[in-house]
Amino acid sequence: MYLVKIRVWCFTAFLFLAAAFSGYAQRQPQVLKVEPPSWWAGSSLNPIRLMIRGSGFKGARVRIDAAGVRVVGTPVSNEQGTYLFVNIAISPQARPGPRELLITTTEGVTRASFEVLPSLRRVGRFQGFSPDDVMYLIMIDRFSDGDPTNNDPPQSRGIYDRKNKFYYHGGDLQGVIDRLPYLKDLGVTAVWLTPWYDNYDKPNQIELKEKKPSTGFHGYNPQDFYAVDEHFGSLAKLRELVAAAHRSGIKIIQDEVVNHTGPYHPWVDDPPTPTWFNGTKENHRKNVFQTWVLHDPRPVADLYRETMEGWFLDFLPDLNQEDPEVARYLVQNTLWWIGTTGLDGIRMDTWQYVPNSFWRDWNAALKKEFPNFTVVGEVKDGDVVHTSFFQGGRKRFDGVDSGLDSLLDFPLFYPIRHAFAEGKHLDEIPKTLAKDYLYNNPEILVTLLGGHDDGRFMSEKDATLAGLKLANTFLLTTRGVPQLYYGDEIAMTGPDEPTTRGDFPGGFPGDKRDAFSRGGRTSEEEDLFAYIRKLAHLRSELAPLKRGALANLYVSEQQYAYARTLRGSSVVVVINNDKKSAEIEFAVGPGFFPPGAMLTDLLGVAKEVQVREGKMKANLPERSAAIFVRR
Ligand SMILES: [Ca+2]
Ligand SMILES: [Ca+2]
Ligand SMILES: [Ca+2]
Repeated sequence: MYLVKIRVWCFTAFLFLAAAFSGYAQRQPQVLKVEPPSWWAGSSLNPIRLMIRGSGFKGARVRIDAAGVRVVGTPVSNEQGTYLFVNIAISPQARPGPRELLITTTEGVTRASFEVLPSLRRVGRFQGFSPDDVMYLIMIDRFSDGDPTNNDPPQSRGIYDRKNKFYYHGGDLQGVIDRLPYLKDLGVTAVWLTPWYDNYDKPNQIELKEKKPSTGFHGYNPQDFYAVDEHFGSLAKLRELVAAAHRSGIKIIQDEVVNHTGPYHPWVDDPPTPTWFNGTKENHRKNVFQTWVLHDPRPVADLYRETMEGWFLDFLPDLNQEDPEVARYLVQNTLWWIGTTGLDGIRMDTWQYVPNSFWRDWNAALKKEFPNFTVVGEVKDGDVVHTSFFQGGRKRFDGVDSGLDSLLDFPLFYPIRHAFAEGKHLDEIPKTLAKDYLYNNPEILVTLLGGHDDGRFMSEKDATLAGLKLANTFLLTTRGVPQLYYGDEIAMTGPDEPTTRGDFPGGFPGDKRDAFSRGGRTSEEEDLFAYIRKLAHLRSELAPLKRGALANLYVSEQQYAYARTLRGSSVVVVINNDKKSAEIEFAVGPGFFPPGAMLTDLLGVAKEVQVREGKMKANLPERSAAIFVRR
């Protein structure tokens, strides 16, 4: 009995001491993460605002005992003491290297590290994209595995499985470096990589696919905005990739997400500010995707808020960019990725669900630091009225100019699919282009016939290789910045998401064949590859195909002819989408070619033709195209 009492007493004392100790430990300031971890001297943004995650920060004072860096103003912590915001000014002359912040509270002292980087080297970096480029979209996980040692890393063991279409397959940044010669040969000058942010390390039990857990192999569910996912490589590897790409004349486009975080981001359970997200995990709106209200001058308030602030699929936490701390965090995060790597452009995910006023400030900060940089926004909508609303260059009815350079040209994507994959009327294309006047600048739109969110072209009902060739002919000769989707050049199939994100054959250990090399492609694949390669190189060689004014010369249900003209030099493209041959005649006035000019088809399909009495006649076999230039 006595023994039992002693045991109970000891146990109680243990509990008391444990509670007291853990209470004390919680009060001691502790640093888990500093964001951004580094910044460069001579930045247009100065001071920068550090967000330090940890605990015990209430009432903290911060000091830096090091040259070239100083704390500005009073640090602020959140109510829980788990986040500390500190302004740091970096002298333009600050010597690069690590610095330590001394964080002091009544309960103790701790240190946070931060690095000052050299001022930026700018030649050949931060270049922006333009109609001179041919862009190529790569889903990092599914393109090429250049480093099998990172396939099943210790920090995220068990979410690599090539047989599971929702798990990691091993593609990485080294794989992209290895394939730069392939891309250069194809004629690619800019690579858009799907997000490389660190995504969740375990099976995602919140987003079930076919009733089973999924993973963030696609990169769109960040759990850390300042880290490269361990399956893809490291920040050092990313820098190596950007430098190697630049040496090959290839730009790098980063895919960013600022509308939401992944469902497992540590902010979800411990937000840095009370208004960090629109709503909470327990209590939030669900996105109802009534996107038309976003360009409606008199929207129903609830529909507007549900669409702007609702959580995607009900579980992707929606960031509140109207919280100044969120806005500041996101602006700095974007500048940091560009500045620390040298990359050239951004493709911004889910553009329309973020307020225009935020974009105005974000774009202004970006252009101030990187004047040549360009951004393309994803507004997934087939309506030009809707899409064009989001392009910058002028104030809209809301009084805001978003500053956005470019949009993915989804209004043109659907007619391309309808005409060339499904064999429907080709004139849907010029009818869509006729709405170009609604854009502030249609020339910079990013045109596409395939992407990672849609089934592959070749999986459309009635799709043929001839149709895919025509689609590429149009894409690479019309206005805009053409974007290819990895694997479309070898006619890969995949009817839905994620089968549209298949592994590129030859990119992975043990693959039966290597479609990156000529010998590994079937004759049909090689024929298509060579055709697209030829088009990409023609675009690079013929200035009018990149920058020339677009003029329609002939439109019927299944035939379309147009010219691209630059400084008196014209290229005429004629497309016959019909299942039978066609002979068409149309006017090409002296603005295009002088009388009597002899025209040659660079694709070798049509016979040579002569311009007579201001007209030309083209004979095209079924489902074929010609690119005419003066002989
Ligand atoms: Ca790998
Ligand atoms: Ca991860
Ligand atoms: Ca939103």
